[in-house]
Amino acid sequence: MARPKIALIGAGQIGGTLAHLAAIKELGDVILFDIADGTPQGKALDIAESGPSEKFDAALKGTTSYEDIAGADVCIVTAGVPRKPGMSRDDLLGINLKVMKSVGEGIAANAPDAFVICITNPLDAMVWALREFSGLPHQKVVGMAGVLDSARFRHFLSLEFDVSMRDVSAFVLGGHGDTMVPLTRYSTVAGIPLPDLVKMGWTSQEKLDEIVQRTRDGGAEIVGLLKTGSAYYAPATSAIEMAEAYLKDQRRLLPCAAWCDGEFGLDGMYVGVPTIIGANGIEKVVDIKLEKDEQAMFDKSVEAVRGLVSACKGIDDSLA
Ligand code: A3D
Repeated sequence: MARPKIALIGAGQIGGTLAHLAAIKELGDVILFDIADGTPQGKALDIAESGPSEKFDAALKGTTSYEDIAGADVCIVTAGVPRKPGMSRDDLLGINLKVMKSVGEGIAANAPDAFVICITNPLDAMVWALREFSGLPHQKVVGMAGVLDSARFRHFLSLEFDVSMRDVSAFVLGGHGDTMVPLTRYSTVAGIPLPDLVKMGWTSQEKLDEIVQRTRDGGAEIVGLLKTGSAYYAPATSAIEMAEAYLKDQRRLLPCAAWCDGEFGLDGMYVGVPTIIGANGIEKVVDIKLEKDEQAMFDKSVEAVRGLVSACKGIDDSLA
């Protein structure tokens, strides 16, 4: 049986890391696509040359031609520009919207059956625009954000409790980053909810609030340190987790920016919600009942996403 084909649209920091991870994990053959001639070819060759040491069987090819992504099973989109210090994700909207148009058309023409994972920021609006431009089914186009936000939350919690990250699970909803909604009552250490751990004196509410805020600012913290771009190792790992869930029909329950039409009381929009990812893409959005304060945070997040989507419609008439 032929290996799955994984097309990476954008061969920058995240794209290169995705290619390396996909090869090491032998998820399939990798096509790295970028408009900057030389970059995808150079990265593909460099990663292929790590094969003998890593001992993976995966073919890698770099290209500037959309025809090379033909028949891809998975497309992961990072094309566009990242933030620099002082910029918000929303500052990227105008430039990355144009990029989503060309990428959406390229995927529609060459890989219409792919499961498409968008990473380009501002995430919730860009995944919506990418779906509109590509015309692919909603359950096959999804945004990566919640897996990363919850990984950051889990990392900080494991440091606070001094326990393995393996035993920490976190539940986040809403838009990416600043308006993320961490559901602490569903976040646990080995099944013990965080509010119970506060009651048990393992941590204080103030400390927990600080961790939530650090998670919300997680992207900015790294932008501030790197100064020349944004995070790429953990974002790539998060998207690979989603791609693997699809390719192996794992039916993982992961937080993703998914199309909600009825779920969470929404009438057709992309926002971060718990989803099941399997062979059909988004198999299910897991609609949970929110408490009053959680609903208020979620509503704020939804409003922020709606604002960005209407800004997209204002920029590109074909979206209105
Ligand atoms: P970077 O290293 O600049 O790579 C982007 C690549 O896209 C570059 O190689 C460009 O040449 C290429 N590119 C630009 N326009 C096009 C086009 N029209 N078609 C194909 N390729 C193009 O950035 P990066 O890899 O660090 O980040 C990529 C995106 O991911 C940015 O928008 C970031 O803001 C975003 N990001 C999202 C998250 C989330 O959690 C959602 C996290 C980190 C970064």
